[in-house]
Amino acid sequence: MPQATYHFPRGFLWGAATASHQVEGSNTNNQWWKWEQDGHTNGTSGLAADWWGGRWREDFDRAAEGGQNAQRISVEWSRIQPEPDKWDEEAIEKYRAMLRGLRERGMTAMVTLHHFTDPLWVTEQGAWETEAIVPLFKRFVRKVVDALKEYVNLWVTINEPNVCALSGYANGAFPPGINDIKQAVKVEANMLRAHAAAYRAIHELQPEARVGYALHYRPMVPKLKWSPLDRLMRNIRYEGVNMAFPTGISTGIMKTPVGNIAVPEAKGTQDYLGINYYSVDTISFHIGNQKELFTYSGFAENADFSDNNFIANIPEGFFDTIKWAVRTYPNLPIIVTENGIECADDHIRPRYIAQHIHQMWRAVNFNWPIKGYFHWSLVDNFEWERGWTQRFGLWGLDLDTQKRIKRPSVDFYAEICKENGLSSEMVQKYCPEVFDKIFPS
Ligand code: IFM
Repeated sequence: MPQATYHFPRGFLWGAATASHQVEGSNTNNQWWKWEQDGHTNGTSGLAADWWGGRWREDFDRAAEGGQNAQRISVEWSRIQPEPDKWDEEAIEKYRAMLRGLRERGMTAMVTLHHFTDPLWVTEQGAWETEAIVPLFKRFVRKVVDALKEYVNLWVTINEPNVCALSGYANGAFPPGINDIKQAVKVEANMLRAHAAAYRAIHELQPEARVGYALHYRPMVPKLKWSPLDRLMRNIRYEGVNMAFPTGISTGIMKTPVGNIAVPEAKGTQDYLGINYYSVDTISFHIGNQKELFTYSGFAENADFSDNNFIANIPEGFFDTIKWAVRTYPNLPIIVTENGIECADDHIRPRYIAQHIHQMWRAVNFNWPIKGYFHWSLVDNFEWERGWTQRFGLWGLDLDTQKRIKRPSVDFYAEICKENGLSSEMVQKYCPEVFDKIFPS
């Protein structure tokens, strides 16, 4: 049996990712809380993992003991600016304490400034539907960066602007639950404008900062490769889901299947590309799905599925994603800002982790500039419209007691972080079923 270790470059960031609303609990002043109370989600966020109550300390301890040298968190706009002309200095101080906590534990902080949630007052003003959001977001960003820059120089302006805009305004799963693709595109254009403004504001305040955004990138294949219709649907959906921000940042013109929008100020506004990769979609034509331009997204039959069939384990798609990123932005650093799978009993997570890290290692061996990997997620968290039905944590969470449940993946990921690599012994120990795929004889 082959024995080897696939090592990563020195200084590689190994972390986990979280977002404020998904772990803090009691975020009562944003549009998601209201959406939950109005019955649109599978359960409510409630106390979540109670980070606002102080349990971030124990989770950061776990992360540090697990060998992580980095952690991605987000800050909650509705806490920091609860009203248009009110800043909550206590909330800011809590985030400073969290970031100090990361530093004390030897972890590099990556901070996201917008991860799906808006303060209610922002929602009342139309949120991302008009360009009025740009100065509002910029003001918030300036306040946060000024207050936190002592501890952070790795910033994510906006998490998954494509998911946020399309889920809120095309398929309607996120608030405000609208089905209008043209409006979704306008919202995404305003996100791009706000990203560009934030990029410049951060650099004004902190010239050495590294600023990017996190793109949820979905590789796609036509269901029937020989079918011109499925191929067309694949191309339409691929462009609609993946390409708005990348084209906007490359050229200053955001390209979408329903028209192009000029955002010249966005050109070149990224110091790295943040990639969130989960799976590969199989696309076909669906006459009933007008709201998604008659496309239908499923998965390959007989795939290796997560608990709720929400994710198919397709590690080659991760390599293809990184390759796409390198081809699109040669020499731009890449950070994997999210990658993970929902699985309560951890039967699939170890092999998902092993196979994805193996693909990332293949990419690193082409000297592609991949600088870090953040697993989604450190601890079970509130999964938006899907609530608590999906468990993405390395650590499980018992919602009734707030007890953390140690899954086998905790030790596996810890060994990877500590070794700065993936060894044959680890794969043999945690997921022998994929040994031959990762270490062929
Ligand atoms: O939980 C989400 C996260 O908020 C954004 N990216 C995908 C994750 C898993 O669904």
